Amino acid sequence: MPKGKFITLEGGEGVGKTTNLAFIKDYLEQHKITVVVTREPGGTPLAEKLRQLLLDKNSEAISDKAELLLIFAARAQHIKHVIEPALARGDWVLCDRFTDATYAYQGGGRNMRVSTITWLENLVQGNLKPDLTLLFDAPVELGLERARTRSAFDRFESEKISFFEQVRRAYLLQAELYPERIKVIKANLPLLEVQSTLIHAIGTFLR
Ligand code: T5A
Repeated sequence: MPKGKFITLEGGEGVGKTTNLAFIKDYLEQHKITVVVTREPGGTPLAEKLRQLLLDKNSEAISDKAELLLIFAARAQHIKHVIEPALARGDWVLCDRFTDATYAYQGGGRNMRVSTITWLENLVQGNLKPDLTLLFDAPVELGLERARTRSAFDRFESEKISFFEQVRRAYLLQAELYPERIKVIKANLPLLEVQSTLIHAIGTFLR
């Protein structure tokens, strides 16, 4: 049985997941918790290679099925070599994106069947699910604008606005389906306000 806790950060492009990851890590460490910070796709050498393939704008056209399978292949490595060992040690895992992103991007964005994603989720994860998910939500255009100022667009970020609207809707649907686990954080506010909401959500979880 895992002894640590598994927290995931989710949301569309540029909503502030990476920015707030360090903030949450510091907050947990102040509470004497050992934190492993990681991300998806990625987190192990092989999974990081798969991430490069997935994000590369200049790769051959990747079919929707190949994309879905690459994401779950990376996840299988990540779970086996990073997430499960950390949780077994009693560390907490803070992960930038996980399977809710697959429901949002491949399910919502690419229209892949939810039942297919669920089948792969069960195969790859067994009983492993996040204990807490912080879903950063902001209007699509605002997130893309923020992402644009940070770096050049990758293969996903180069999609049409309608794709990201579908992603956002699918994320919010996940939050409706799992209100106990998924806490929606309004991410269109100034950073300090976002962080005070985060402290409230994590403080409640800690208690
Ligand atoms: N993917 C992933 C799938 O399709 N399926 C899956 O199952 C998984 C796991 C990964 C891509 O892979 C896809 C989805 C993704 O497209 P990624 O790098 O993890 O890519 O995700 P991105 O969303 O591209 O990451 P970003 O770095 O763009 O977004 P973040 O992390 O949400 O945003 P962040 O923190 O870098 O902030 C962006 C900018 O905004 C500023 C920051 O300073 C930064 O400059 N900012 C704010 N400015 C004002 N006010 C605030 N409150 C701000 N918060 C942040």
